[in-house]
Amino acid sequence: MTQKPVMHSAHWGAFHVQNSDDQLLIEPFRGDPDPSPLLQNFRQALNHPARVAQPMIRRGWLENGPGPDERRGADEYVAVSWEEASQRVAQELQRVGESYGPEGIFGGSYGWSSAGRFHHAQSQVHRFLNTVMGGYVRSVNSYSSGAASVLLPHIIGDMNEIARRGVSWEEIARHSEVVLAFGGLALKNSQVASGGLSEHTERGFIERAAQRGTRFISVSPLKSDLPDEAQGEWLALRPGTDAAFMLGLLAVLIAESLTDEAFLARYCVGWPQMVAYLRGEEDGIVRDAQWAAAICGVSSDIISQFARQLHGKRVLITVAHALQRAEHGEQPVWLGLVLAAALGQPGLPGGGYTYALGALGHYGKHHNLVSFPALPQGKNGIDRFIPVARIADMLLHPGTRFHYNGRQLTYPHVRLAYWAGGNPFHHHQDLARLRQAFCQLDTLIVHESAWTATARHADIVLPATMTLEREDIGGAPTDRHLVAMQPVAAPYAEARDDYTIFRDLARRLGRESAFSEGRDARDWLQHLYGQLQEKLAAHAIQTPDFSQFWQQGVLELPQVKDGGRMMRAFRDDPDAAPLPTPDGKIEIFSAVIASFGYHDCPGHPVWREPQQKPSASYPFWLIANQPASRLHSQLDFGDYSQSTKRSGREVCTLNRADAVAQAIAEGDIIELFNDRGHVLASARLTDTIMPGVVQLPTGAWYDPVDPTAARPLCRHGNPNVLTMDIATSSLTQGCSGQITVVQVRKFAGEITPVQAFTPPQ
Ligand SMILES: Nc1nc2c(c(=O)[nH]1)N[C@H]1C(S)=C(S)[C@@H](COP(=O)(O)OP(=O)(O)OC[C@H]3O[C@@H](n4cnc5c(=O)[nH]c(N)nc54)[C@H](O)[C@@H]3O)O[C@H]1N2
Ligand SMILES: Nc1nc2c(c(=O)[nH]1)N[C@H]1C(S)=C(S)[C@@H](COP(=O)(O)OP(=O)(O)OC[C@H]3O[C@@H](n4cnc5c(=O)[nH]c(N)nc54)[C@H](O)[C@@H]3O)O[C@H]1N2
Ligand SMILES: [Mo]
Repeated sequence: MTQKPVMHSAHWGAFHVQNSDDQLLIEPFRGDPDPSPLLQNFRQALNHPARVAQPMIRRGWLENGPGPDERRGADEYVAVSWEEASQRVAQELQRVGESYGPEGIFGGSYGWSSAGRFHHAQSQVHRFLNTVMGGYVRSVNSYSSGAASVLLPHIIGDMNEIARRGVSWEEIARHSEVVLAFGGLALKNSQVASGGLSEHTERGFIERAAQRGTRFISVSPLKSDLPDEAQGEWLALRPGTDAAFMLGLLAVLIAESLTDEAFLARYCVGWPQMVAYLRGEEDGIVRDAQWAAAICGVSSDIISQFARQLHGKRVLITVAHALQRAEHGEQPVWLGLVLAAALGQPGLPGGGYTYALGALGHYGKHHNLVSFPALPQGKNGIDRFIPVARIADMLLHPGTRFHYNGRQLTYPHVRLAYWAGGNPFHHHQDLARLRQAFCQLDTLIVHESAWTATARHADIVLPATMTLEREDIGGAPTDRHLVAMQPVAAPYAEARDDYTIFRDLARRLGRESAFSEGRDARDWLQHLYGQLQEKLAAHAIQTPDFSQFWQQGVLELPQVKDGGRMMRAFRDDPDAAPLPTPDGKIEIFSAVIASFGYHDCPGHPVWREPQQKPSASYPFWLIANQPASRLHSQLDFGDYSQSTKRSGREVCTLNRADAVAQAIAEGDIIELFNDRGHVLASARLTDTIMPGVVQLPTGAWYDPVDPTAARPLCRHGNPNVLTMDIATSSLTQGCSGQITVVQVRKFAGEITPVQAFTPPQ
């Protein structure tokens, strides 16, 4: 059966989609100059065998009831009716609610879910738990920017202001002379933005800037982090040592009197403390180019030349999310700002500091005049939270105290976790430890459209529709197109929308109207759209009514050009437009952070040795970065993601010389391992990765040969088996999953086929 094409949207682009004999024909949105190949991951997704077809309950939970259970991840599942599943979920929520209150329920439910703003699963869980259960233990910050989002407000301002409005791509193309990108500007990353991205413009802007003469420099272990269009330069540092490199650059600028002392005096606090630290006045260690060279593996001559070349130029410095997703990840984020300040650049067009440019398609873009209203979340009756990446610590050590941003908090004793729209066995580190943590729960409930490893650890799995099976509205604050997302197929098997599932549970728990306000999904879309119309009407902007919007498929929204606004105003007059920091200035020294007394994040930026560094047993750095062929673990079974694998296994990139020394050839199945586990992957040899570094992207579905093993072997290639579950610092407690250390060898054991996409028994 063939139907006519409809409009839809994903985090990686808007598109026209047509269902033709259960294969989807996908055409990118006509206004997109550089569409993402990720769109093709949808092609055969609807009826993929990995879909969850009906409600399922884990046998051990069904037979023994709720309680800690070591079988999670290795148990069988029993198919049940919706009636039975909903009844049991409602009963269990009631039991936990009555015995422990909202403190017994973890509803953080971290994850990206899909682009539609109403059916956004995480918002649905939060609204449900607030309006029906009185609240839940929540999580704060993100895996993306756990360290930066807590640090930046202390030293310059809100992260979104610095990342999304720090600079615009237009400004770069027009004004920047040097773009110094720590962690690069990989187009694989900017093809994605939460809520949708109808126009991929980064490639074009980079090309324009390069043609005008902008010098792009990528500091990264991987050459591929800078697109060819940039015609740029590649400087490879040892992973995790950027802070030392930046300190070395500062030392050279000071030694050669190349710093902008007038800027530092007028716009910053704490420069003298920074200078004292570099000179070793605190501890006798002089931090100069030689000192830095020994740590980051780049010669002191190169460091000196590099610093000199930055002087007197319109320089933009950006630090990728990746650098702060590591032990002491705060330091390169802070030092990037200090470097821009020492060069006197903040507030100049196309110059200064911006955070994470290119890491997402939101950054460097213009903003819509008004944003699309979010689904109201209701009120959480309790105020208990964890920094998001401390989930395993919380479950393994309830009642333990921990530090966070100047506070001492205690891990609550959670009994039930409710997850929809996220995949912790994708996003969290040290998966064997995460399994242990989930084994402590009484009950884990998961809504999923596919049998991810998280679903396979759940006690109750409820089949959720995919975005393509329902109506929604897609929109992001930086995307001028609001998309009427039209369904292209009926729900798969017994799958239901998250909203429908929650509404039924709310009814069983006697709180239906509090949750639904009497609206069905279409009513909510009209309601939210109506609120957008009101916001626009306040600016005297007329909009088509809902049915017309729905028919036309796309609504173009007015935008404002606000890139760089905060720093420009500050530079013009720091007294009239102070920064939102305690001193109203750039804080090179933060008295507030110093007052917390954290050794792992003191009052000014420092170099601190990480716990993880190459050793005789584990001589290689592993970069576990974002995948080019999918968003995280989403649609890993999709056509495009699969086309980048070899025999269904993820590909690991090694330096050619390292591979030869380890007797590894192109295409060999290799084993990466450390104290936490083993991972198989297909070897790809290249000269565009620095020696001593191997790279395996995230997102291959976890496929342990023995899920209960203390050091599991994942035969598919999920690097989070290997990463360490350790916080960035006491200040921020962020995720540090980007890098770890491993040994690599040709795999000598029995190679069994990948089972990740075969549903459990
Ligand atoms: N080692 C290492 N680990 C990392 C990172 C790293 O760089 N290195 N990066 C981290 C970062 S930045 C992030 S943001 C996280 C991402 O981690 P996640 O956001 O958890 O990853 P996703 O794969 O996007 O998970 C979304 C899940 O939601 C499901 N889903 C989609 N739509 C719906 C829906 O409508 N309803 C329901 N119920 N489910 C739905 C999808 O099937 C998928 O399983 O990973 C982090 N983990
Ligand atoms: N295709 C695709 N795009 C995505 C995503 C995805 O899953 N797929 N996820 C999105 C999300 S949620 C986020 S938060 C962003 C994340 O944005 P990032 O975290 O910035 O993305 P990564 O690709 O993990 O890292 C960028 C590069 O940093 C380099 N790098 C790693 N460690 C170091 C280091 O110590 N020093 C230096 N100098 N460089 C280092 C790596 O070579 C890596 O390729 O990406 C977004 N974009
Ligand atoms: Mo992220």
